Amino acid sequence: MVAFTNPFFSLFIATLLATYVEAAPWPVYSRHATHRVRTIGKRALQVESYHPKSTFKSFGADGPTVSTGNSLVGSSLNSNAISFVSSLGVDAKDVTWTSGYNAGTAQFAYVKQSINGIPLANAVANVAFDGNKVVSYGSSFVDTKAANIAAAEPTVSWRSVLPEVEEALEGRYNDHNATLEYLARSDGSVALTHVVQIQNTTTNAWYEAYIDAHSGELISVTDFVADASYRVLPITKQSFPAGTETLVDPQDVTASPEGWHSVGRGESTTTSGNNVLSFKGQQVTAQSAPGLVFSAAYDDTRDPTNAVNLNAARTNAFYVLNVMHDFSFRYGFTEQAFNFQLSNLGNGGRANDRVLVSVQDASGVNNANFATPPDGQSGICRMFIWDITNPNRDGTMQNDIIIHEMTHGITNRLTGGGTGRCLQTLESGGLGEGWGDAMANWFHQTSAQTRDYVIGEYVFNNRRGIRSAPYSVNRATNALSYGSLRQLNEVHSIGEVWANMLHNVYAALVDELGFSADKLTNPDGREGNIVFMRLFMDALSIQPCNPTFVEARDAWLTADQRRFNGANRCTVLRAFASRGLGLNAGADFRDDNNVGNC
Ligand SMILES: *[C@@H]1O[C@H](CO)[C@@H](O)[C@H](O)[C@H]1NC(C)=O
Ligand SMILES: *[C@@H]1O[C@H](CO)[C@@H](O)[C@H](O)[C@H]1NC(C)=O
Ligand SMILES: [Ca+2]
Ligand SMILES: [Zn+2]
Repeated sequence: MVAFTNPFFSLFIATLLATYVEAAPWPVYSRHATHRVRTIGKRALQVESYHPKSTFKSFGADGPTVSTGNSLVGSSLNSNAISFVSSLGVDAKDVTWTSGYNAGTAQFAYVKQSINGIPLANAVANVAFDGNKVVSYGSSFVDTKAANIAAAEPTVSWRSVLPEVEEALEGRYNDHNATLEYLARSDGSVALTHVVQIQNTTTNAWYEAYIDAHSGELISVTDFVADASYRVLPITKQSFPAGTETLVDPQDVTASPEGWHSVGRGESTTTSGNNVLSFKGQQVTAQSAPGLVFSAAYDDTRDPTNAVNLNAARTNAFYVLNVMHDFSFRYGFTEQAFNFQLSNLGNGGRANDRVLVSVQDASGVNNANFATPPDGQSGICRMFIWDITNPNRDGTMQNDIIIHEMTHGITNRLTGGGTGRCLQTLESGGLGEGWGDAMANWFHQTSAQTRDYVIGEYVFNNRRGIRSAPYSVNRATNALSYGSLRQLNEVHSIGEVWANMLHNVYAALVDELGFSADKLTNPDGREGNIVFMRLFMDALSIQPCNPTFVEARDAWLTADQRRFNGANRCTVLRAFASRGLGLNAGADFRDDNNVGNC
């Protein structure tokens, strides 16, 4: 066994073992980190599961070191992890290897606690190493010295109680081998359990049942299926006629580690969460069934204000803005980069500024808007009803409009450091409108074949949408260029020029580098649509306050230099120059096609 030099030894011995005996009364939220009550099946059986409180510690450069001086390779990861964990005060014979792997210079090890060789299902630890240094560890190990531990020999077989368990969980045993494991309970005892998988292939339910091996009772479950579901217009679809779908667990836990429904120390069961509050008047939409099921089905043959439609609209706004939060987080719009969150989960930046989206807002029709105050104050998105058709249509069921609005929040926060003061000139305000359309365009391109793009077609009930021409690489379809700015003096019109330039940049990058369908979650992909969004987002933080078109273009080139070592400079520059924003374009707004040495 190796030893660890460990300057903080006495500090973390105290945090390794959870103190798990509950005292009462605790506030309700004190159970969020350790308990979960699930409502199972049509009969709404309630099962509470318990997970000992976990501790997590990260070390800086002077963290514990493997004192042999050897770096950790291959099978020694196993023994090093076990000896590190046992150095925290657990007997090494009570630590059992689970799994581990190497990733570059990092090694990740996962172990579990055991009692006389029988593993404890809910007492686990993980250790991350870098070379011979411990980077961090997490642990839910429990102190079993004083615990009431069940006898190690089962007195009830799981086969004898399986019919009752199957009936209780409304499913069937799936023939996966049962295991015998201990389970730490919240009263401080340790139960001996048979762990048996129960599945229902009709409802897609899939549980591990923990059956007490002495009483035969079902005492806990693992739910393999996460269950939030939203009937919405998927963000890659433009508007309601493309069809709503039920999406299960669309949240991206990298960007939203506590999911979409965490509020302070609690969990909501409504369209209120850490990133977004979606409401009309004072009202949110509540889950339509337990387990975060939001199933209202929009019907556009009825008025938007119909109760079901309103619930569907609030759900869609909640969903779209959360996806916008999650995807933009991956591309750099994080807590420290002034994003919108109720809690920043300890990641810096100012909090208490989740996006408030007012659906069917009464203050207007045939439009939408987004107010972006400084970091630390909520952004407010107002979505209106459109009264061009009968029945009216709801802007919230037109994803390109919501995306456009949320992009105002992203661009106003990333430009100029979160002040909300840096897209205020006519020209930069025009860029702001252009980014909104270009962002929606990016979401709705679904293949390597870049299509012309029209925004607002459904609510405006017009195939040409709400802008003067489709965005296109074809000059006959859209002739806007930098020189057009001489004739334009309104932000949306100016925005069309910029959005059309970005459409051309996008098409050039996708033609050259291809298209990735993983664009929302894989910002490190090398395909053209991902590279485009990297440059889009990076440039926002680089550009000056109240940028001009020329400065915004330069920020794209700088972003490319920084992230891709200039690999896309000529592709990007040629696309801008094809619409008059060449290297010699200046404040006189004359088209220039100069591309230097490209
Ligand atoms: C699956 O669940 C449905 C709905 O609760 C129930 O009707 C059906 O009997 C279950 N199937 C099994 C195999 O238990
Ligand atoms: C399941 O248990 C049987 C009998 O003990 C054993 O032969 C088989 O290898 C086990 N299967 C798996 C996948 O562990
Ligand atoms: Ca913030
Ligand atoms: Zn706008």
